Amino acid sequence: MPPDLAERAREVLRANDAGRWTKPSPAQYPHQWNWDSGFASLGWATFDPPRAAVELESMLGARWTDGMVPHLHYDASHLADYFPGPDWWPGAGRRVAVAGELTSGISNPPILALAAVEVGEALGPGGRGFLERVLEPLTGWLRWFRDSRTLAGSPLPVLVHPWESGWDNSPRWDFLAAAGLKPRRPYRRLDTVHVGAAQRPTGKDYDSFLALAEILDVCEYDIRRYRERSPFCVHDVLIDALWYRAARAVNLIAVAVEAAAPFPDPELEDYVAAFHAAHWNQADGTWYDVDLVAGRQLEVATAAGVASLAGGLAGPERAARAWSAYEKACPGLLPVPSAAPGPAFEPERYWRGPVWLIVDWLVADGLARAGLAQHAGAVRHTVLELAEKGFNEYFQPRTGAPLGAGGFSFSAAVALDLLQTKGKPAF
Ligand code: 2M8
Repeated sequence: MPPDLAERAREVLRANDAGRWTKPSPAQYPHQWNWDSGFASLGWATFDPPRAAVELESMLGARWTDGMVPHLHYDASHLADYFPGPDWWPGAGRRVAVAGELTSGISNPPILALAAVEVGEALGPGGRGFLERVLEPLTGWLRWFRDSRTLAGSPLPVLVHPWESGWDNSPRWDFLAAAGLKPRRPYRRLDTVHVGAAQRPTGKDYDSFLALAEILDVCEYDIRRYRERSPFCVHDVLIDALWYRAARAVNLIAVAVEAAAPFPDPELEDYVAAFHAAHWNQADGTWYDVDLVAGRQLEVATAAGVASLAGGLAGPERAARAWSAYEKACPGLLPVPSAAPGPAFEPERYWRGPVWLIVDWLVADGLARAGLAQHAGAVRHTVLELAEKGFNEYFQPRTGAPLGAGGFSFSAAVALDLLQTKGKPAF
């Protein structure tokens, strides 16, 4: 008999285990990615909680002195296997809290904080030491978003790079390509060696990604200086929602170790009000990103609005409206396509249409949290059905065909989590 789904998923994590972190996939992504490690730890927590704890602590160990936890923590022994390398983030070396760590200069959605609560629980009574160790770096990171990544007038953090969102070439960020940025330095991509170019971001996308990295460096990662010279300053609906959930997670961790909650209720209430004021679109019945340069919402139908339900800021009425609007926008497609059919939709190109199991995990969690249990169940069912075809990076939303890199850690990890928790939101 072939091993069952859970055992195959555990095998993916073991195969990608680099010791203190899990590579996203064997060849395509040889380093440690921030939100990937958050998801991976949820998978490890189901069968090896101490290993899950190491995953989170290794990522937090790559933080900067100002509290930022970078989106990418390089493995010095694999620098030739991935582009761009640490030389595209020249200021990082002066800023890391632990000398010698190699990192990018941007952050990622704070999944690590939610995962820390789960991992703490999985560790049981012996988990207190772990929670005590992660409390300060997680608090520092969320405070960094709040203090070093906000502009006057709003408590919502500012996204400075599509890689920071994790949704690299989503139609959400198409306005950036229109700015026609070009990096000064020449470069050669490596991401199309293992995956076909038709499934990857375009050359224009990469030009913008690298040019933004150069702007960040010139501005010394200062949000005000960056705002003056970059066309890309966004309130990302998903990061904003997950910041709130992460802040609640960190408060829970503080309570568990008998420390004061770092994010008081009035602060969180103001944050929720600002979130809805900025992101909710009453006409379309969903939450959109906000382009701070143009001063308008980015009315692009993608899964980000419904994924933001995982933040736990939405009431049942708005949640139901947003879900039904997105379902209507995606007729005949498997739940949940990363982008809805329309001029920008490309069912096989990365974040422009394929189903991603991590997005489904977020959506299912958010639907369940908002009381939409039946819809949550259908999305969870899709995750497990697609995972049966392979733990790929993403899937064709019409046919369910596995796409992108195979043996993908976060796909295996969320399947393991769902098999164990049956999708019950943790807090
Ligand atoms: C993808 O992003 C990296 C850049 O950070 C890349 O394309 O090289 C995205 O899917 C991102 O969400 C993910 O964290 C990363 C590693 O899986 O790959």
